[in-house]
Amino acid sequence: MIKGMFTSSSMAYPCQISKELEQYVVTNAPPTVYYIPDFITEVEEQYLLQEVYKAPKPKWTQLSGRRLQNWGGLPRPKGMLAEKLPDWLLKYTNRISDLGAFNGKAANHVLVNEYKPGEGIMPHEDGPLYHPTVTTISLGSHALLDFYRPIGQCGTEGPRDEESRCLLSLLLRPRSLLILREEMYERLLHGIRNDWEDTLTERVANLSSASAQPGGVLTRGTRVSLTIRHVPKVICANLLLGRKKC
Ligand SMILES: O=C(O)CCC(=O)C(=O)O
Repeated sequence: MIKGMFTSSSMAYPCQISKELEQYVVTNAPPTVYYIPDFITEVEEQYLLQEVYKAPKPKWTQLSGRRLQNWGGLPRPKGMLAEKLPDWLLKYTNRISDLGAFNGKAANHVLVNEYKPGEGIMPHEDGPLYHPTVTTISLGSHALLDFYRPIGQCGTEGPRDEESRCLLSLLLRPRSLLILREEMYERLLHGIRNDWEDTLTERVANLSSASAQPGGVLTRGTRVSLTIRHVPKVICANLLLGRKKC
């Protein structure tokens, strides 16, 4: 990690993604993937895990195959009734906003996902409720994130089965930051298979920056991810209550 690069926090956020991030672009993937190993330290990782597991039980939503915490409000087509992010998350969301990841806006939404070995997430798009950039900090264990062409993109004759639609994968090591934008966000679906281990192949586009080799097999532990985004359409609670200040 470059010292001092990811530490400042300011009121106004850069409108352009930081030039210093160029060295982290994954060049053999469609535009644009930034993979930043060791974005946080081991001490910060432990701190974030402690805070995640401090949350009261009702903060967790159990889904089939993973559980999650939602912070910042529930994004809806009419707007998100915004809730202030807790300080332990704000420190990191501000660091990412400071990189210009959200075109001058501040991240205001965090989804915490917990995956036990054998769990994953179905291929999906993040959709139009978010600014089209997703940033993810991985904690505790790695993930292999797979990217798929959507069905129908190559015409009705295009491949429909998941395996042949899979274009590439990214290895997300604990403590790394992933930033996806443009085609990687807007055109492709992403998902994590329900497996206990991951075999690395040449299809993993960031093998070298993730210090990995083809043929390597990684056994999964429990992984917690922080998916940090900006929801542009926000409803101000104070305005709803008839107060002047938002
Ligand atoms: O855990 C991850 O890295 C992916 C999470 C994700 O795709 C989502 O929350 O929509």
